[in-house]
Amino acid sequence: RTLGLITTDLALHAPSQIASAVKTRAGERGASVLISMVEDPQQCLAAVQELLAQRVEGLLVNVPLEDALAESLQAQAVPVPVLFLDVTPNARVHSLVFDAEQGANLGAEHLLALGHQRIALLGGPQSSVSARARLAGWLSALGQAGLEPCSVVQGDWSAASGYEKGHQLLAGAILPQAILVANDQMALGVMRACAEKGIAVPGQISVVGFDDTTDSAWFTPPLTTVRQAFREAGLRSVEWLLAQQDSAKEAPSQTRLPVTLIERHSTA
Ligand code: IPT
Repeated sequence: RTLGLITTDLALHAPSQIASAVKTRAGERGASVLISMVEDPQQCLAAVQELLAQRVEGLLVNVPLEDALAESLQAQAVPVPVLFLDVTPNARVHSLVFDAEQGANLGAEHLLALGHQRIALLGGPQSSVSARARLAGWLSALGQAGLEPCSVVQGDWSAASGYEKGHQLLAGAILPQAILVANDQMALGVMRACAEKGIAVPGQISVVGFDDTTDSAWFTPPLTTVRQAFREAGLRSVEWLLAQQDSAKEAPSQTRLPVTLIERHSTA
């Protein structure tokens, strides 16, 4: 059997780990996976057509998609089942997504419990539904504690953007006590900026990431982060696709995967 995976940039750590998990699980189940990488969500429609022409029997879509675009892709693929990995809970499609709100809460509450109040936010690209959900989650968690972030900036998920935005956050007269970062790669860049300025992490600034991609335990210092279990997500999405027969006729099946806080040494 052949499955298709439409994915965002595989040079990013999280999508590449998801693709790896999908490939591995499919291999164990005797299925092959054709991968199509898109640079822009608008290219998804062409990718669906291309994979359908190659007779895939199920499609996974790991591209941040607005509800309407996801719904129209699902309609295009009928009768082939499609499972979306980066959509909002409002999209009327089959989805398996990590709980962004829970993740944002875990990070914010961890910093609040450590006594930090001057907290800066480094969000992901606001074109991404998950980046928006994480930012909204942080703002609401801080709001519930009666706090506002001391600054809010936005990167593009890359370590380079984390480095650049990190320097921006460290340029003011008063340093933040902590920074919530929307992914581990940007947190890596932030910690590099801190090191360049001689600012101790976690002594002077605590840093929390998001993803727990496999290298994050080897950062300096090892990163405290919100773990999204990518291997598990890959496994479950392959199993779901292989189990589908008439999913096009069924109501959308929506699974929200819980996330966990991994406390390492970038927070104190
Ligand atoms: C999300 C990652 O958290 C982020 O680091 C970035 O790689 C992004 O993907 C790329 O789209 S994980 C996604 C399943 C919400």
